[in-house]
Amino acid sequence: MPTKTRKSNRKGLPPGQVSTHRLLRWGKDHPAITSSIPKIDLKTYVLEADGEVENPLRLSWVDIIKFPKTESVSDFHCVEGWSVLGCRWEGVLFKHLADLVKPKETAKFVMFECADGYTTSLSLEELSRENVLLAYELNGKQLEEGLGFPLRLVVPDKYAYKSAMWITKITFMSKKELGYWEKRGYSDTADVWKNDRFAK
Ligand SMILES: Nc1nc2c(c(=O)[nH]1)N[C@H]1C(S)=C(S)[C@@H](COP(=O)(O)O)O[C@H]1N2
Ligand SMILES: [Mo]
Repeated sequence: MPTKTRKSNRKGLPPGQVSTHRLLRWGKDHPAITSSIPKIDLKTYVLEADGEVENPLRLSWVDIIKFPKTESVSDFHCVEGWSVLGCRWEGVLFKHLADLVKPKETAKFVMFECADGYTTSLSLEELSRENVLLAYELNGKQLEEGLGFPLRLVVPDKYAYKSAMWITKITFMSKKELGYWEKRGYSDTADVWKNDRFAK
């Protein structure tokens, strides 16, 4: 199946960010994560999608890679001030998964749960934009373990704490619930173009 390409709206560096290279800022460990890197086996990996939906799903790795593949080139901005420009992500459009699970009228927000215990949430409307991916490749290679293997979210216009790595569960909700960093003082709206870093 041919890959569809969606170019993210790249408008240069947002306010307060400097450009870096992923590997340079990694150093020996990984300063962007809250715990250690989880080990995930593709043979037993399951992605659950449920909550306020007509058609809850439990997807295996084989199910996921059969979905239409989309490429999205976007810039990646951590709230601590570094950005990685021109990341070429490939994976499944979040919108594609949402269409499969059929959110009920009441579904307005979505919570992501990850294998390291991390959580983050976004509105269903923000997730339905055409540059939001459930990504499994970066720059032509399968995601490395430290970058979210096997499946991570990529939300280009939000600070990177919204781009959950190692996703295991996606819950559609009628009411907003805050994620890990959003409960600890970071902005829930997290708009990189508005320098919207901290909860008000
Ligand atoms: N599961 C999980 N996802 C996460 C995090 C985390 O600690 N756990 N950290 C976030 C933060 S703060 C950043 S900057 C990015 C780091 O992504 P990268 O490894 O691609 O640079 O992942 C985000 N997603
Ligand atoms: Mo971050």
